Amino acid sequence: MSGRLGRRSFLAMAGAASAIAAGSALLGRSAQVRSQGSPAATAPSRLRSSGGRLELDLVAQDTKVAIPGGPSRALTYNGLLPGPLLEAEPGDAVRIELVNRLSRPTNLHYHGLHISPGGSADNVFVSVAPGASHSYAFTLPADHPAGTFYYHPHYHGTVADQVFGGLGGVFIVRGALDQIPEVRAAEEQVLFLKDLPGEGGSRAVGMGMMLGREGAVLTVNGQVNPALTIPSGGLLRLRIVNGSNARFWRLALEDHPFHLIATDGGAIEAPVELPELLLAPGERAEVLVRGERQGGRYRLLNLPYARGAGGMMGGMGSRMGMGMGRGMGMGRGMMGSGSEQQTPVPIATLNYAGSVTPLPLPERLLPVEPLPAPVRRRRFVLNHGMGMVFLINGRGFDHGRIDTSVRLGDTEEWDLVNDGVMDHPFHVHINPFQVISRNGTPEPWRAWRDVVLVRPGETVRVRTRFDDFAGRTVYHCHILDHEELGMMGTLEISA
Ligand SMILES: [Cu+2]
Repeated sequence: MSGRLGRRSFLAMAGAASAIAAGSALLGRSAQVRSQGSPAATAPSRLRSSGGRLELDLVAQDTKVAIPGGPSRALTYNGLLPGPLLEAEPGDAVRIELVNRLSRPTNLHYHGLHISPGGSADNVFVSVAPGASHSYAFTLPADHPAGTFYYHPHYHGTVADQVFGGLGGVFIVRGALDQIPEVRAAEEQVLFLKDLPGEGGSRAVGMGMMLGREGAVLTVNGQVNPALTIPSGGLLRLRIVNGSNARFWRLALEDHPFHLIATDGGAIEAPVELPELLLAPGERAEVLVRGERQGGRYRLLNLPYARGAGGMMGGMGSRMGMGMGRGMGMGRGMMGSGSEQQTPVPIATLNYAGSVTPLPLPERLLPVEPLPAPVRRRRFVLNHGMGMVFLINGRGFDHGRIDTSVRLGDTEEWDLVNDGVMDHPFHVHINPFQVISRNGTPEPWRAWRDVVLVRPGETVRVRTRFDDFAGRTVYHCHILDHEELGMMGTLEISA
């Protein structure tokens, strides 16, 4: 069967899949998936572009799921959690028919893709009513970077509930990074990270929403503690996506460092060795793991991380330093927000199987273009207001207001200032940015990002250029509960 399925056959498969929801592995053995040597046990259902086109239907629906210790129902695309893995190349035409079988409005955001914010492309102002459909159509620019991107709902008012409920999927763009010989030689595995409410757990709102709701069940590709394999001497390329509403994933692999090769917006210039990797909601990274052990089983761990919510529980407005937040976890638990994880939790297991002639790491990756000097500097202050409101520059979100007007082609520097007591990962649509400095300390290496963590008391300076596409879009905190409570602004890019 070709990579592109006809609409009818795809829907038929989607229907069959919903009976075995969270059954990416099962579907993985069907013709829809080309496993390409990746471990089939955790390979999400996959659809590749063919002949320059990627076409599919995505049906957003409430589905019965079977996740050990997890909820009995989740929100899925085509009955799958995560949604189908989409793959395209620069220059491809993409057509996605979104069908809303949920009880509330929805839409789609193509997180990280550099495409138009208007029409039926990455237009977050589109509303798809329950029972209705919407035809998305866009073309990836011919020079679009290769990388790991993320599709998820973005209708203001329902986005946090729908993402927390399960919706989201991975959109891969293949290109130059994939052609680097050492990268190409690696086995590839997508890790879509999602926490879900525990059995009988609610998707409760209230105070939990203010802190940002986390689920107690940690899943990777919709599975609890799946197995990954690596041959001794081999390389494993992990494409990691934080698909959570609010949870930060702080990953470490026992006895194996990560070799970072790509951030949100694609390749960095040379691999960077990291003992652990912190991903805020919406953030992605690609790492290489070397099969440098002779054998055995190694746990991929999620380490505890305190998002600095404690100040909300103690005196309002008290400024917390990093590292002080852990004890506040009890307060958070008492507030019923779900779970603050206190100990490392295994989320996947790496098994050695076989051996190969040792593969080298790449020495160089791809150039990361330095941006020119900015023509303008702006300041965005992130804080909470009185009650359940989160603000940017003192204002809560209003879709009818234009908060920031910029000119197409301009380079600007933005100072992102966290004046509050909680972590806020700042996300900008359409154009990626480079972090210049954090509290005045220059960033050690250049990277394209579209999410950057701004900690309490921190000022992060980013530089961006508004390339190619005029139109209206948004920037916001990617703790989606905070976005819902107002921490979002509109950005108008004028030609
Ligand atoms: Cu936030």
